[in-house]
Amino acid sequence: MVARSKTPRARTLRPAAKKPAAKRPVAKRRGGRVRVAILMGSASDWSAMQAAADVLEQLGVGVDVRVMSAHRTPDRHRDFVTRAEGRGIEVIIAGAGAAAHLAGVTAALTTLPVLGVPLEGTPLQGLDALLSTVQMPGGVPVATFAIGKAGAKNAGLFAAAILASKDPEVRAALAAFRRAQTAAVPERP
Ligand code: RP5
Repeated sequence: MVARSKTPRARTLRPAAKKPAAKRPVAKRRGGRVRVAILMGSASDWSAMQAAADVLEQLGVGVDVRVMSAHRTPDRHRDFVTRAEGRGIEVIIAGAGAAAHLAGVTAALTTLPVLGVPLEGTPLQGLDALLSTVQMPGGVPVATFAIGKAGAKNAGLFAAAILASKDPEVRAALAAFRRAQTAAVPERP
């Protein structure tokens, strides 16, 4: 049993905190070595980005979840990203809304695979973030996913697929996830 906080933070496995359940909900979580970083431009992005963390934890992949913005906290962002590979991070997921440059700037600072998740929440409902994330000029790639929660979930699954190419345990977890997903689809409504 590990603690799950409402606000994003470094989510490594740690003992459950002794705080009232209402303030710090506790959930069962599987998690392994931290191999994926999940970045978001604002704590307000967490409601969507949590889907990436949840699916990776379900697959037994440890995640480090951070709030950092390429424009509001540029030093925090640069420090984290430039040290990520040395800390054992293998994939970075970056979610942001509006003029979403977090994924692109992240990709500029590392050669790790960067998976971008455009987020809604502006009058343009994520279309702004989608175009900002997907339209990277040639040379610095960002793999871009769907807007919002579905994109965050798929970015988590895709990160696992990247790890699975060299890790039989993650490969097996991913295959089991797909089997369970298929089995959950009813033949009739
Ligand atoms: C982006 O601006 C963030 O990723 C967020 O989606 C959006 C709005 O941020 P807040 O004003 O809610 O902090 O940088």
